[in-house]
Amino acid sequence: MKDRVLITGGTGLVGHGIRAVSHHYCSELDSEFIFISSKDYDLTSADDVQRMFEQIRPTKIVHLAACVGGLFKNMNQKVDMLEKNLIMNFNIVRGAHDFGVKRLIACLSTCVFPHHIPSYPVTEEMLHEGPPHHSNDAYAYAKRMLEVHCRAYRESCGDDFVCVSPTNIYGPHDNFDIEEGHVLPSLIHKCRLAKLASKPFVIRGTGTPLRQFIYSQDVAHLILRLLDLETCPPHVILSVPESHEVSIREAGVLITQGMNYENSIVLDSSYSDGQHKKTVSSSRIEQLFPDFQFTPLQQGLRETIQWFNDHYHDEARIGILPEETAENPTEDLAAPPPFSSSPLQSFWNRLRSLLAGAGTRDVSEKK
Ligand code: GFB
Repeated sequence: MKDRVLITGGTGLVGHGIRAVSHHYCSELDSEFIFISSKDYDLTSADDVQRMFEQIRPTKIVHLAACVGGLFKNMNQKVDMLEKNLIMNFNIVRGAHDFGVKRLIACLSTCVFPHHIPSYPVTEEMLHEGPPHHSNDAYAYAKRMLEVHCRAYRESCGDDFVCVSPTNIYGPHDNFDIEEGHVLPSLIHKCRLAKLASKPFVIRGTGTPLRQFIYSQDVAHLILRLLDLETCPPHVILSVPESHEVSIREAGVLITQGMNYENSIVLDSSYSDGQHKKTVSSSRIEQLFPDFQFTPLQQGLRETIQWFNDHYHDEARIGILPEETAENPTEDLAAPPPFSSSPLQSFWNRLRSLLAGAGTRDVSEKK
């Protein structure tokens, strides 16, 4: 029988990633994919979720829907981060059991792991070995309960409910809201606005925190491969190797190159850095799929910036912009020169990153 794979959060970052790559898996998985969003069903409503299961009768679920956001949204909207995620996750896991779903893949995040750990890298086993970073503790505890709920059904009822924990995901169709977005989409948006206004490009914080960034389509491929495995491990971190870790400032410089922005980069350390380091191990996912090639950050950023510039005035989620920065639709950015590996281009990039270092000013005044 053909599998009916329900993707919750089907219009989000990873949801669109799965749309973009699922054609590679349809025949292999002998599946049809059903993408739903909050416009179709309100997952915080038990009645809506009951109706969804009755109407769709999924055999497998990839549960991506969540109340998510970057550091500053996590710090400022803790009640929503906790309550909305707890309720949505409860309804989905309970429904998946009641309707006999064969496999549920539930999405956590690497920010749910303990803040203080004996030694890096963080591994799947460390999930409950200490409190998460305070900046996103509400979101983290809600996601930890999702792992506990899936494990409870696995151990008590034999349900094949498993979890994945991606690192910081980025890509087309992300939330580019300057206040609520994650760091890469927020900085891509701010760099575009800084370029158009010929203003400095402001990176919040000290620029020194370290992150492992994974491309949304890579996450999509890995999730669909896990969906197809005979036996899927109960919890898998989805991450690029530790060696791909970069600082926020280095990521900012890559964005200026992708946006062909040549003005100065400014660090505003009056803003929080959040968690300085949350380096995770990619060994489990690499053991499962040793042939998997992760998309290099420079290439993923290039494709994301191209998509953002192409869709700024239509599909892109850009949030509410302060009046003075709002763009008029006619204005557009000249296409950035390609990331050529010509010696001249890389010399120019190297020179610019050195200059960027030199031009970094801390305009701090503690907030
Ligand atoms: O992606 P992000 O918002 O969240 O990255 P986390 C935050 C880091 O980027 C901090 C710096 O060190 C910020 O100081 N940063 C610099 C910026 N400029 C900006 C900016 O304009 N916007 C933002 N957002 N950051 C999240 C968790 O933690 O990780 C989420 O809060 C989720 O729940 C996500 O788990 C994967 O990486 O700190």
